[in-house]
Amino acid sequence: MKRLPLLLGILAALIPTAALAAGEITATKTATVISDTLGLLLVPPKALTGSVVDYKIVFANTAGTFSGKLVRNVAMEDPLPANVILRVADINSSGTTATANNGPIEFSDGGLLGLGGSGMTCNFVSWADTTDCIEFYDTNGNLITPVADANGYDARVRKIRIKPVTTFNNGGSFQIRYRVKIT
Ligand SMILES: [Ca+2]
Repeated sequence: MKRLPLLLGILAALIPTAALAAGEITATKTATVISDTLGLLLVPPKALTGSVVDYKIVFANTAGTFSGKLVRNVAMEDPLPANVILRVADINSSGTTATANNGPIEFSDGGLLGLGGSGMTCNFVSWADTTDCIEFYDTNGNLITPVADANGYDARVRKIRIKPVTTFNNGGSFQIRYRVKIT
């Protein structure tokens, strides 16, 4: 009989009855200046016009593991601030070299905020693909296919949306990272 509570917990997870409470899915965004146009060797880069900045957003599902709250088919939108433009080239995952065709958004699963993995994936197929995880929208909210300018940016992109698949583990987390330039 000692196993009964665990069995009940698993059943509850399979048959979700509870709604998510406010704040159970959290998003925490941070910005890191990668470089500026001053290029001073001994001074950390500043957020100036022309500076390159990485945004990182950690998404966490803080609902309890046995809460019975099934979170799936989520979509997250992030409007870009007016004074930044999105880098629409493969983002480098190693810090030095871009990984071919990994897309402009790095997806890292789990190990964040002391939480486990989300159990989800977020793949990038191509800039024009409409079935993959990443979507780009212009100022009118229209879905667009980004086209890189000479420096690898597209000022038309004003919002990104990601659609990781499929079930967001309770107690799990993931992070996305993408690069912008201040205009
Ligand atoms: Ca897409």
